[in-house]
Amino acid sequence: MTNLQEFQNNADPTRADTDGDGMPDGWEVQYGLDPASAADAGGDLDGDGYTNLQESLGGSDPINPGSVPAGSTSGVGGGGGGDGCGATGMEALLLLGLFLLARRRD
Ligand SMILES: [Ca+2]
Ligand SMILES: [Ca+2]
Ligand SMILES: [Ca+2]
Repeated sequence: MTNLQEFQNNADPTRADTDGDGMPDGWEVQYGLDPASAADAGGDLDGDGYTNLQESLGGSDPINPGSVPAGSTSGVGGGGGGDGCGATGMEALLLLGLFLLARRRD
């Protein structure tokens, strides 16, 4: 955002995160938050259970309950798929190992 926009939103143009709440000024303005107050970091605009700060850090949409932070395991939709595949792969390897051990004993 430009310095003029920063000024209009009561933000400090020399800092990317004026209130130091972890959410960038431009991001806060985009979603109607206050770039000059850290009090909104713990808020939950869309009521999906993730704070605005968590959504900012996770790259999700704080005003869309269907969009939750990347890597989260709960919530609607989300990035749990990759984790699930990893766990399934480990289980398959473990089962294969047990299977081979059992055969070796025969
Ligand atoms: Ca901020
Ligand atoms: Ca803020
Ligand atoms: Ca939220």
